[in-house]
Amino acid sequence: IYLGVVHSHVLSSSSPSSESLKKTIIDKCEAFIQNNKSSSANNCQKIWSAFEQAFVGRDPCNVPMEAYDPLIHTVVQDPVCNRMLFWSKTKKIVHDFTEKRDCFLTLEDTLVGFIMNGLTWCGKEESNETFTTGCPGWTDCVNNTVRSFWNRASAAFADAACGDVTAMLNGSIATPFSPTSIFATIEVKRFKAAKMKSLSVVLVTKENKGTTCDDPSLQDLQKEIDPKLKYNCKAVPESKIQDCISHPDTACGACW
Ligand code: N1C
Repeated sequence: IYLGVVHSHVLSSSSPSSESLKKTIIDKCEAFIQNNKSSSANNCQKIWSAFEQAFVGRDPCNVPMEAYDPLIHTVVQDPVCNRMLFWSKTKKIVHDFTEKRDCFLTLEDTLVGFIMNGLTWCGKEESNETFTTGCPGWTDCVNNTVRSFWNRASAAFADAACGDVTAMLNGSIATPFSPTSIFATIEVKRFKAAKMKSLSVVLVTKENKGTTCDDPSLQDLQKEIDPKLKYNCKAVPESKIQDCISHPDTACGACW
């Protein structure tokens, strides 16, 4: 079934510094719903309330991923079997690609991922304020407000993975399946063989150089997934993906 997903990257995003976080989030939420009819069951005010209760009044280094359970449960999101795209260390090329064509959907093409992408937020103990600056960075502490959000949202996205699933990994780095990434620590662990048919790795390489599908980290990946799942891996030169980005009329299946 066609779910009417429109890539919303083209919408202008507001400047969080000049507006409150609440307005930024509600505006992005409403813009997404306007462009994606399939998400019209969502209520942006309710989403904001569920979101803020996760971190307001809390130490920004002590927000567990479970704090976002109410947010995740508030959002209505249909899974899109066979078109889900996971990634690690390939954010730029993945989103250049999904922006141009509708064959694949990343977490940022879903309502929560779209809303939070690019934002920073946190609260403070014994305060009801929200902040968009001065928040702990990604690696400053494990349970920081933003990282726990991406952990929880990624877990939900992976829980929903169904049919043939694709993952775009970076073949220009030493460890394309990085053991500390969200992809390795959260997503792969939640893939369910009962719902999925296969996992296809697209290893993005610089002109056939760098890591290959025989890389030890990719063997680790293969060992981690349920043996009932089909696994395949293909090294694809970045230029080939770039060609597909510049010629959006190329059939999706011809990109790799
Ligand atoms: O740690 P990663 O990659 O393996 O995480 C990527 C993985 C994807 O499959 C997504 O589903 O986890 C999900 N995800 C996002 O959707 C996302 N959007 C923005 C994880 N991180 C996300 N970000 C930001 O990218 C996040 O704030 C952090 O800075 C990076 C993590 O990317 P990575 O290490 O390349």
